[in-house]
Amino acid sequence: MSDRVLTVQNSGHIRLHRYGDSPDGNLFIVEAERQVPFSVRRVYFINSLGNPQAIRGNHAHRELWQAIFAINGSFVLTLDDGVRKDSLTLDDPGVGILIGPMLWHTMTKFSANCVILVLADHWYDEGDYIRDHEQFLSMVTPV
Ligand code: T46
Repeated sequence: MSDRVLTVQNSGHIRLHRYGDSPDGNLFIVEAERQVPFSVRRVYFINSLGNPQAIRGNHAHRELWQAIFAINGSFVLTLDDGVRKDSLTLDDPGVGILIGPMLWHTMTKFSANCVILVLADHWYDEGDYIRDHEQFLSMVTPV
């Protein structure tokens, strides 16, 4: 994954401690309020992404902070804060991306073996989602 600085607001790279125990595997460690800058209330993961046309996300959150990782395989994450956009390939289990409030995010181009892990600072709340892009734009760039 590219190390370039992200231009969108409320984002950034997260780098995990990694212990390479070759030939006995790798160990990656995430500690809340350390590598991930919030306390974790929810963990979810997404797999079975064999459909190359699959699109996930396509929404923003009003208040939620999340950290997203490709812990196996790869996918493309596109972030849009209403003014700027960034698009990057997540393909390193030791490097995740922070997705903060008011960031429209879309996940595409999943490798067949992709597994996505997400840590979130709050429980699931559908009321926190903005699923309409026009509504999102009107909220970030009010006229
Ligand atoms: C996000 C991206 C990165 C729940 O009931 N509880 C949960 O914790 C989650 C995550 C989802 N759901 C339900 C809500 C929907 O009816 O599962 C269904 C699918 O969720 P959604 O279409 O939002 O899934 P994604 O993959 O598009 O988005 C998910 C997260 O929902 C979202 O917060 O930021 O991953």
